[in-house]
Amino acid sequence: MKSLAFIVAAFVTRALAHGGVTSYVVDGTPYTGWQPYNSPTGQSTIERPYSSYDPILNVSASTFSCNNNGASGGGQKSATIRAGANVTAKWSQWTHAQGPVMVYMAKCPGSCTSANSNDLSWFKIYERGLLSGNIANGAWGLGEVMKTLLVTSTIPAALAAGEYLIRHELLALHQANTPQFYPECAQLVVTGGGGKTPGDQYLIKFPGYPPLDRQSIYIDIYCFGCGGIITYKVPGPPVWNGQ
Ligand SMILES: *[C@@H]1O[C@H](CO)[C@@H](O)[C@H](O)[C@H]1NC(C)=O
Ligand SMILES: *[C@@H]1O[C@H](CO)[C@@H](O)[C@H](O)[C@H]1NC(C)=O
Ligand SMILES: [Cu+2]
Repeated sequence: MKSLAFIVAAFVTRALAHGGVTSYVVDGTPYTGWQPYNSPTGQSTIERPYSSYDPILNVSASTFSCNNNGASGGGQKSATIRAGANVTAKWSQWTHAQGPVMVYMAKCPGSCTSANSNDLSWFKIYERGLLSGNIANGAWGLGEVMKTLLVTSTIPAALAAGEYLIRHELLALHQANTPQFYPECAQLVVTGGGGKTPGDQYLIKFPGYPPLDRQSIYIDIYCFGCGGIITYKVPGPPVWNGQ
């Protein structure tokens, strides 16, 4: 009896920490997302399945792109959205205030349901890094997520129509030199649009970030003198705004 209570308590504690996207609003329409603590059986959502609210700790792991395990689900769906419209991701919980928020998209060669997220080229459509103050005590994008549990980004109006993955990444920096990545992906079918695709300078492969981004990822935001650092480069390529 005692051991069962312990197991239940341990499970609840794990679910209480960290966080994950569990629903979306796509161009005004609400969509249920994946629920990692419910049985996978019968779940049919626009979100790619993932196993827990725990972070991905290895930037080189195959789970870095779309979480664990990042493959499409048996009941995988996609949401249709006009280019130029908004996607809001909703977290059921979020517990860290330090670090950047990033939203990426990647074009699938055909149907996203058969696409491997590690084969795609990703471009960034949104980022919120250090918003004010210094890296130790300032306001970060993650602080906004802690307050609102929402991130709203706009599908670039110029983007070519087609099937895309959208990937929300929270990068938590509260633990010195031990970045925690929280990526979740969903499937979109973009309609309309301006027929454009981002150039090579906007594209990145996952897993991994380029070597130049190491100093934005392996960082001790509480270091001696960090109170004087008021700039932070969000990892990854610049945001593509359709130009
Ligand atoms: C991170 O993942 C890569 C790729 O799977 C693997 O080679 C490496 O050993 C992992 N590192 C750690 C610390 O687990
Ligand atoms: C999309 O979101 C932005 C930022 O929240 C907002 O300013 C804009 O009005 C929204 N657009 C639509 C079409 O809802
Ligand atoms: Cu956490």
